[in-house]
Amino acid sequence: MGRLVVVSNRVADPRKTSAGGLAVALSQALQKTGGLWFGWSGRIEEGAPGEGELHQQQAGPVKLVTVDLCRQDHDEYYLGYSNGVLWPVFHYRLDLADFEANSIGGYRRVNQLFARKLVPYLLPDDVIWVHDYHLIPLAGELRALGCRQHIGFFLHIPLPPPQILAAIPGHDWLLRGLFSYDLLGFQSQTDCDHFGRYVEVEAHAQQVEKGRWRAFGRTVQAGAFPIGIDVEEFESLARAPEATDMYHRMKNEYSRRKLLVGVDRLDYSKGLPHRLRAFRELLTKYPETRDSATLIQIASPSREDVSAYSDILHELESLCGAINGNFGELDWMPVRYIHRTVARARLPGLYRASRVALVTPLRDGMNLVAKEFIVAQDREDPGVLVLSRFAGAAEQLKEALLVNPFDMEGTAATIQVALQMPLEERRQRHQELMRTIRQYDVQWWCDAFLQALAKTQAQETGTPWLRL
Ligand code: GDG
Repeated sequence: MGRLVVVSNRVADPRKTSAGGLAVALSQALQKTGGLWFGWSGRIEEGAPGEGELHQQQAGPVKLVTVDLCRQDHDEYYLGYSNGVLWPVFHYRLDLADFEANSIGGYRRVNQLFARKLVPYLLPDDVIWVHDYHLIPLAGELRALGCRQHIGFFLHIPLPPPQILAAIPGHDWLLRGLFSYDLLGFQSQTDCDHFGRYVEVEAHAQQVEKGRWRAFGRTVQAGAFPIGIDVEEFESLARAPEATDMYHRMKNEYSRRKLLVGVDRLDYSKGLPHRLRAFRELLTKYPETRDSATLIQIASPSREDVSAYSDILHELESLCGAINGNFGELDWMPVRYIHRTVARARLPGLYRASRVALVTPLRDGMNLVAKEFIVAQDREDPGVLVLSRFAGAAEQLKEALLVNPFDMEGTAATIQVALQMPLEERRQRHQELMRTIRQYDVQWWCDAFLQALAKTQAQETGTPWLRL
């Protein structure tokens, strides 16, 4: 394989442990090939739209190159189009999309800026791996500048059915852009099937063989590559003092009670108000859970400058207040809601002390918390995962208790089953889940994608690039 070039909105320094599993997995592949990681610096500086200063840093054998954005570019590309249009629509929330802001120009401009700044760094046999919805048109912009390298794209969030995608003004331009890639990776087979139907209907694409689609004079391979976690890294985090200390503290404090845990970015896709209503239903319908079950919900702050996020913040605060007010006792609060980021090193201890995890997004590309919870468990006395059927993870984690998060009563009944589940069944389910999570870890994901991209390389040499 040639040198790996990763492009994503944000760049993480792979030497820092806080960078997380994705950065670690990518960094292994980057280190092997002496690669380059390119993205936004995270800085908003004075300057003209479509321009930005470059920064370069060496992290061992890996070069990190980042570019600043000016305020207008940041607002249109990041807040406006990526998080105000694509994020809600791709999570099936047309009602939350801000189509009026006219931010598509800024989105395109920043993708052009990325392409222009990246090209001078590229070598002819580089393999380029672009990540996520911020950068869908990047391959098209690179092709327009003459790049012939093989380029793959991985979408971390869901791809909705064609009728929803087609509601985005300018979706046909996005669609064309996808055909500038050689490989498209999705989190689940469901998403991949949506892609197939979408390109058939909207681009009259032909399926030349399984998963290979031809349109606009180019052929693109599409497949499901469910992302995993770094199991060994998370296991060792779980054994480290910060996590074990957290575990003992929680166990002591809740020795009489069963803990339920939720850990999410505060995002409307994660279904937090629905989850709290299901928990309220649990307390109402199953009185034995009162005074015996406590939900710890961590909602780490996220994208607070996008307006839909402040609405959900207020909704959550008032729901938690109402549940605690109506059900709480002097010595028992049903919900502990924490609107802060908890140190990563403590999370495994919290997961391990919990009998049940509530991972109930309304839509999610994958959901890594579900996998982290399972890995952190004591295999002799493991907790139970209650998982939304609408998370990508549900395709893989079949031994979880699957729920429809829109169905409050059904979710409450399943939480009650989870709380009552006998030890033997918990062990069996946990063992199967661990097997899957270990087999399809983040290294598998990285290798499987890059191998599939390398294969398309052989089939696609000499294909003319597409000018958008
Ligand atoms: C996108 C897709 C897809 C959460 N709160 C805290 C914290 N976290 C960590 C978790 C986990 C990560 O953040 C969240 O990952 P998810 O997968 O749940 O969700 P997104 O952030 O929405 O990620 C998603 C993912 O990309 C990967 O492809 O699975 O579907 O939406 O690792 O542990 N970490 C710390 N404190 C917190 O309070 N330290």
